[in-house]
Amino acid sequence: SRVAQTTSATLKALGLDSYNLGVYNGAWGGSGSIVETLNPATGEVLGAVQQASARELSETLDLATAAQLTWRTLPAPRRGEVVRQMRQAIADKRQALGRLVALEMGKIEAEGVGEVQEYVDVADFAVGLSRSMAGKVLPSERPGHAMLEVWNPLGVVGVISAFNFPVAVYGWNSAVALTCGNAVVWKGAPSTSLTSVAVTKILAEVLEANALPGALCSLVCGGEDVGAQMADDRRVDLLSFTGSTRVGLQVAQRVQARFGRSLLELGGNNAIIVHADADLDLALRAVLFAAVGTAGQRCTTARRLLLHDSIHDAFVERLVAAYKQVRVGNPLDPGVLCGPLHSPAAVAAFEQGIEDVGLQGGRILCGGRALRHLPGFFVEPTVTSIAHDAPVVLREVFAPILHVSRYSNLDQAIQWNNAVAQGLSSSLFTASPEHMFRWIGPEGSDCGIVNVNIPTNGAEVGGAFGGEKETGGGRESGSTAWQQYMRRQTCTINYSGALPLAQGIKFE
Ligand code: UN1
Repeated sequence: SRVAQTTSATLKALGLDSYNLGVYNGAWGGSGSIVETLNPATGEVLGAVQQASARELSETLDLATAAQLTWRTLPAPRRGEVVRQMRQAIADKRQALGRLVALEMGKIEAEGVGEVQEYVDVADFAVGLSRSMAGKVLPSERPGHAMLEVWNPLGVVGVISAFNFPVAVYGWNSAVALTCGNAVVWKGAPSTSLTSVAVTKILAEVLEANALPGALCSLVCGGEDVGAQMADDRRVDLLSFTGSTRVGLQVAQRVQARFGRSLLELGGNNAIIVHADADLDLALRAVLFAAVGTAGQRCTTARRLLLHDSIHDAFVERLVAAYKQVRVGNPLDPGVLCGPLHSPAAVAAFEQGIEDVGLQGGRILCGGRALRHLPGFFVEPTVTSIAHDAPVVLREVFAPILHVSRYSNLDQAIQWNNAVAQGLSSSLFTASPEHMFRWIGPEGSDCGIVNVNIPTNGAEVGGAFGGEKETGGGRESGSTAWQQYMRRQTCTINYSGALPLAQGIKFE
């Protein structure tokens, strides 16, 4: 069939087979259990990956630790040059890699290619960083003393990423962590293991061409057991985790128990507020991308829509009409905007969410059904009308369900925006500067991402990405997020020949 042909051509273009080794640390291995990944649009097996055993993870951590000892001595701009070559190698495989993401994760191809572009973009950012990650010179209170803030590499950075962004989230972490002088050990989601192997093959070639140890970009495919071992192992200096709030809390507690560092990107429950003075055409398009894009499986997906009384009815009418135009289907077909959910478990979670809406006094305005007659894991993008504080609205259901509530004044809507446990992304549609600045100020949104007149999702790499409260507090990608991948050292150098003590203490 056409899908089978596309699959084999895509795997071939990326150097993958039907069976692949899932461990890389300079050499390829894999002696743990075998995982088969599925095409969520058809339910068919795409290929198999043999994952890491506990011993292989341990050996990989030794190799990564050793590799970092030389990597850290290269000047940062030299490291940046290697990351630039990785950027180019990933960009050269943009189409094939984007298509593999569509095949294995289930997002539409344009979004698959988009997340490869996000890796390319963050690598560009990291190359610039390699010549600009600046320390500081601070004023010392003591004569003849210089006080410096110096940033040094941490060592080994572990990255655990999720199925929904199998390329970009690793890109954010690895491009920045490598530039900062660390080795990276990656465990992707088991259900997107082929993508993890494909990305690692590309990076391994670059390392080899530069005569650098492959363990700098180590891969340890595996499930929760491998993740738990990474959390517990002292050789992992920083563990960057993207996934659910439930698992993130366990990971953070295990890492904390050994006083390691963690960086958390957990659940979101993001709202869009459309105010009375909003540009409704703009808002409509934004809501559609935010709620239906990636079939509702971004951590930045809009799950709540708060509409001002004065525009509520007209906006809902247009929204429902727009939803009815959305084509659900194979993510490789042009014109399809909504692919399948990633797994049968996600379909079950969708159905539970829909059932809860009914039980909690809500109504389905459109959608609401799992398309169980199709071979893949498809559901209808859904809009509901429900109280802003119904329990189902307060939890993250990782599916295309958008809950609409009505408000009468903006402060109330902002309060509702903030009244959930998660704090990732938020958007306000308005034409008024006074509303915009209130929204981004101390009485505004409490999220890490606070937008005006754009969707909640689709953030650029140049800003720091992450959120507050149950979202975990971490920041990745742009701005000063690089500092989390380094040790901050305050260095005071006395060149005076005398020994004046701080705070004027006399000790003689
Ligand atoms: C995620 O869903 O885990 O802002 C990351 C966005 C993307 C990244 C999402 N740039 O939607």
